[in-house]
Amino acid sequence: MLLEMVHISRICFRKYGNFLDNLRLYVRGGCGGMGLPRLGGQGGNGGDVWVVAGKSLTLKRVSDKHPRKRFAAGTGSNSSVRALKGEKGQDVEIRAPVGITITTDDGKKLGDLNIDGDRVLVAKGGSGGSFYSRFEPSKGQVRHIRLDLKLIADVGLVGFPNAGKSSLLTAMSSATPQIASYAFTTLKPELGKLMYRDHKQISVADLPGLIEGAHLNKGMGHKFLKHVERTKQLLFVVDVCGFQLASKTPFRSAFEAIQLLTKELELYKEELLSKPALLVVNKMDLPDAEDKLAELKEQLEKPGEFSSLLPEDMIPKDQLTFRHVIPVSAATGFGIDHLKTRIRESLDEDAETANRAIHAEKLRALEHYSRW
Ligand SMILES: Nc1nc2c(ncn2[C@@H]2O[C@H](COP(=O)(O)OP(=O)(O)OP(=O)(O)O)[C@@H](O)[C@H]2O)c(=O)[nH]1
Ligand SMILES: [Mg+2]
Repeated sequence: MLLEMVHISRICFRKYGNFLDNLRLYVRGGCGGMGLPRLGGQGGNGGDVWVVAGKSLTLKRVSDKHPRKRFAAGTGSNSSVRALKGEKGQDVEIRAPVGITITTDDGKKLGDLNIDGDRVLVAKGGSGGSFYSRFEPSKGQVRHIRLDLKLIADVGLVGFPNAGKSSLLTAMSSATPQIASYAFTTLKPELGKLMYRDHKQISVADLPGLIEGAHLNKGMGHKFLKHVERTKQLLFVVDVCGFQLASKTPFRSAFEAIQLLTKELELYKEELLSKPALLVVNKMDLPDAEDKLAELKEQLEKPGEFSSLLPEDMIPKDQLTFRHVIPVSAATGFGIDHLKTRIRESLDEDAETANRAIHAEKLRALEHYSRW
């Protein structure tokens, strides 16, 4: 218990819950233009609303850029003597991240954004008035849509190579990822399921190890970092005795590893750091592990004082707050049950917060309609 919850309130920390994995938007296609009965002219069609995949975007950035979350395309031009066929209304393009699914509020799938440049039509403009509609235009589609990030798992393991991520997954679940004493054993995400007595299941993704410079695409960095986005919460895993990639690269203590991993995530996409995170300190069976853990705890309490050991460009702007710091040994099984409990508590806590927010939104909508 002594090692539970590193309270580090004196330092500036990022707020949890800033990371968005879904976003609800209001979209409206443009109204068609009027036809011209006298000359049989046709009004222009209303503009359409599209969602288009763009690089380096997150749902949070979309939300910040469009706080009202409303998108309406332009009205088609009326038919006139000079232009019998009115011009089409202006289309609207909502730039959104790759890796999302778009659905309507009632669950109908509209499409996926899988690669940069993919486009999905989310609200079609109305037709312009013509002979067939007695020259009356029609309205555009109006609806709420949801953009959902495609998650690969509830929890993602984040750490340097060799920290014991795959060993940890093996200790917690029945998954059998490859384990070896060299770096980059895991090259693609492996999934494991944590099973609980009440049949609850939590999925955990064993992700490939990150290295310094991952944000610059070192060691397949981007490919690996992209998986980190696709999990609800992060489980940082460090070797209590530290890590050295090769004899020519510097040795990094567990504390430095945390700082560097935080920096890599920050440089890749800052919002990743607002995901809830737990810290697992692995290999507690090694000699001197208790002393090293005590040292790490002290460093985490005053990161400002200790990160000065690192070059300035490797120090993260803000520190990550870990909900829990859990010492374990994937090799002996020490701390594993406790870790499973903490993971569950952390996810339940967020699910509860999300439920409360949905409930509050429903109540607000109810109050709004009951006024009419
Ligand atoms: N002593 C000890 N060794 C461990 C423990 N957990 C893992 N190891 C060893 O550490 C080495 C790396 O373990 P992996 O589970 O492959 O590490 P990883 O983090 O998945 O590594 P990458 O896939 O390369 O990123 C292996 O030799 C493991 O046997 C532990 O709790 N104690
Ligand atoms: Mg591995």
